[in-house]
Amino acid sequence: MAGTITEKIIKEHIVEDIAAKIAPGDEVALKIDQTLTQDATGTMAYLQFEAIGIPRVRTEQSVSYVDHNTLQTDFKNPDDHRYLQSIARRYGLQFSRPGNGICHQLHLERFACPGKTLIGSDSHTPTAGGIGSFAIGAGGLDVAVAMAGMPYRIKYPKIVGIKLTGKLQDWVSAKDVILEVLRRIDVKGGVGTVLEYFGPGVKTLSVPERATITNMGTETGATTSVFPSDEVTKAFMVAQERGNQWIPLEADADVEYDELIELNLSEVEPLVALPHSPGKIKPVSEIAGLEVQQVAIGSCTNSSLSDLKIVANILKGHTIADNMHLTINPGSRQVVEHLIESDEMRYLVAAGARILENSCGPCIGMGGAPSSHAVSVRTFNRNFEGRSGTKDAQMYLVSPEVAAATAIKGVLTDPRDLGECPKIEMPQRFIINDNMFIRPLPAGESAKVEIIRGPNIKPLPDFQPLPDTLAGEVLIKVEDNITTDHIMPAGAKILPLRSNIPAISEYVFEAIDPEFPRRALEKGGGFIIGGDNYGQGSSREHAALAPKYLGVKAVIVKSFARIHLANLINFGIVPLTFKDPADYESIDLADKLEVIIGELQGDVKLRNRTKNNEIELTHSLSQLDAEILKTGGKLPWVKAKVVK
Ligand code: MIC
Ligand code: SF4
Repeated sequence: MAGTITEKIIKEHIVEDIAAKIAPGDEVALKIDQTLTQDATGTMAYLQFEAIGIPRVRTEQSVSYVDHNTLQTDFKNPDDHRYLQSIARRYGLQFSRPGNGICHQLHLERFACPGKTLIGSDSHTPTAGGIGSFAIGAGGLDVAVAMAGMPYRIKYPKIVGIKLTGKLQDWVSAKDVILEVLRRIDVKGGVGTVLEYFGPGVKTLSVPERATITNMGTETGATTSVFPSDEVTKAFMVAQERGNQWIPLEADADVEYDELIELNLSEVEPLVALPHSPGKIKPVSEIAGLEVQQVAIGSCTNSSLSDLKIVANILKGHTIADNMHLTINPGSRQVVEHLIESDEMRYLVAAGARILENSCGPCIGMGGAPSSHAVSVRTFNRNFEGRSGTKDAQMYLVSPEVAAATAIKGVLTDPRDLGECPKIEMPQRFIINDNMFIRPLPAGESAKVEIIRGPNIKPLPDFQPLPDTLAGEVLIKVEDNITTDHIMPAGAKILPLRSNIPAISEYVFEAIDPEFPRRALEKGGGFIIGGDNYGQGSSREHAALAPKYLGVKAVIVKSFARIHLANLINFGIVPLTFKDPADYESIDLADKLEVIIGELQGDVKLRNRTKNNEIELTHSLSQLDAEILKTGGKLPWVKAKVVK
């Protein structure tokens, strides 16, 4: 039978015996070849891996990156990095030292392979889909479990074929392609799907360009996005001295997709995502002239060598506008070494760019916050309110071309107004320097390594089995599209608390309702009520773990985002949805509720003691999910399995 790329990879990785036990049709368990973590989710993932009690990772390749928490304003972040390094030595992982680069850029350069499965404790793990890897973002605990050699379960996705024809025009780039996809399907149009690219336009895009597209496919809610592995992929891998890892991979010619999107690259124009959603898209030309105070270039979406080369050549010979702050975070040391070698780094510096670390930086509010009320134009993938570190800043997401043009002009600029587009030259061979990766130790030696734990690394909370009835008050009621940045904010102040759940839980819902943590603890826990697409955005499991610590028992919403839903299950918070979305209106803050979950088979009754009524709730939990929840979460469940 003809197959899509997704079908082919799933077929190769499906774990039959587990697949046979699960609810028919909707869930598959996949063997995971590779894992990645980053430092902000990694500490928790490895604490969990330690708790599972396996002596060494059981994957083909597991890499621990440090790229998020790189500002060192006190001991917390560097202590975490020491912990991660010792864990990597102890358990057989590759360790990427701070300063080496952004996890997704590095993984694409050095490790990702076509046809392999990868899960990463970061929602932009699908970046590796640009090379033909089946790469999925997950919570840290799911990554820990995969490192222990257990399969990863996904809902069998709907496969959306995106047929690319034509060729991008000058000044238009891969970022505009994914913004065009977002313009069409918005921030939840991809939920439950894999976005699979095909068609004659594919070969006109380089691997890093494809990776920009698959990276930001995350913002559609898709499980992942994937490109074929073709001659372009081969050339990229050969240039990275990994030609021996290349395999060809494409969908069969007569395959039928569940849905089809046709996209003519020749018709794409420079686009921008307006505040505060990556799905609020307009042509740049429509709002050009908007005064801009900051341009920030980088992030796992747009920090590759070709991205920064084009920026350098646009800035060459110019000085940024007087009102402008320009920051640049290159994606990796390989990118920087090339920019130095080609002299293009000089163009950036001479134009007035502030060259920051090879890290996430301003994308996650780790420095580089804009000034009050500023308009900040960024090549990043998320512009949620407050994410930059400045609550009243307005963030716009654009391509590197638009960003560079804007930095020069001081107002949002359609780069086509600059005249001729500079041509960039890519090297035939990349500079390979893996000296900031620390290789895994052989098993005999690694067993002796001592784990280094700083005082900010606190043990995991305890997880207890769930009772049949959950009772408590409504602790907060929120709207549609609540992001994990709302639930558990990031930024330079809060991120260093990622390995300290009691401390980080004081910031849950900080921007929406700073009283939430105190109220939740005082009331002995309770319920969260929300709208559609609750928990969109990151993979951070702290958005489930910290509410769990505060006593949240169930989250009742119109619909969930994929990774957050999995994280709630993993930490024993029951994710429920309204059977009739209109019932959302019938519940208010402080209502006293009783939710009879029983064994979580089928629908669930909610008694509202305050309003004296009853409504029906439902869920998408498999039998296994229900079992995990009733045990109190995935950690006690996995531990019990390992003991057996
Ligand atoms: C993000 O872009 O929001 C992050 C920070 O990379 C998160 C992970 C985290 O919160 O640590 C993500 O995308 O998963
Ligand atoms: Fe880092 Fe930003 Fe990418 Fe998240 S989206 S991994 S914070 S660069």
